[in-house]
Amino acid sequence: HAAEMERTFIAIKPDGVQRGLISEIISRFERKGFKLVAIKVVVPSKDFAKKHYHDLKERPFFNGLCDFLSSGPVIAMVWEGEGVIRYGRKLIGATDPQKSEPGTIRGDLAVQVGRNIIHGSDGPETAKDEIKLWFKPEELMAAKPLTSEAIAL
Ligand code: DGT
Ligand code: DGI
Repeated sequence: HAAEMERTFIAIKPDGVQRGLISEIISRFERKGFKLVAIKVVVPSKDFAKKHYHDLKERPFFNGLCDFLSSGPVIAMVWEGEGVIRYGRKLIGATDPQKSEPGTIRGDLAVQVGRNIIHGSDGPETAKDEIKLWFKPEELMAAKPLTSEAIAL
């Protein structure tokens, strides 16, 4: 197969970690059938947070948002699977938890837009950029499943 399997960047923000929602969130992606190919705990610096949110630098809440992301441990992850970028956003729900549907992560588990517990890349370009920003290539699990030859060894 020439086409690489789709990947997205997902992060559990400091509020999600602090509230003990790591396993709940991972579980939803896992049960859907997506595959975890990288995961680590990091406390991003403010400068790093600014890089992550560079698209929002003109917004009035940018500074507070970056302070918040760098305020504690973040669970940075890469998830893989067919349609994972788009469907990952669906699992997460609308940005503002007051508008997220019940059944979504934010709809079920959050109430404030500034404390919406999770981030997910919003498209193929941002997914590529965010994976590159947060992970070194060697931190990503091998892209290819085992071949039948490898299994037979
Ligand atoms: P989505 O669909 O989850 O990508 O979010 P959008 O596109 O509905 O949200 P957008 O692009 O209007 O706003 C970008 C982010 O900025 C969004 O997560 C909420 C936040 N935001 C927007 N306007 C304000 C504001 O006036 N105050 C604060 N604190 N945050 C805002
Ligand atoms: O991709 P999303 O996280 O769903 O949304 P986004 O990329 O448009 O915004 C990034 C983050 O910015 C979002 O998860 C929470 C924060 N944010 C967005 N809108 C507001 C906001 N924070 C506050 N305090 N107020 C907002 O209106």
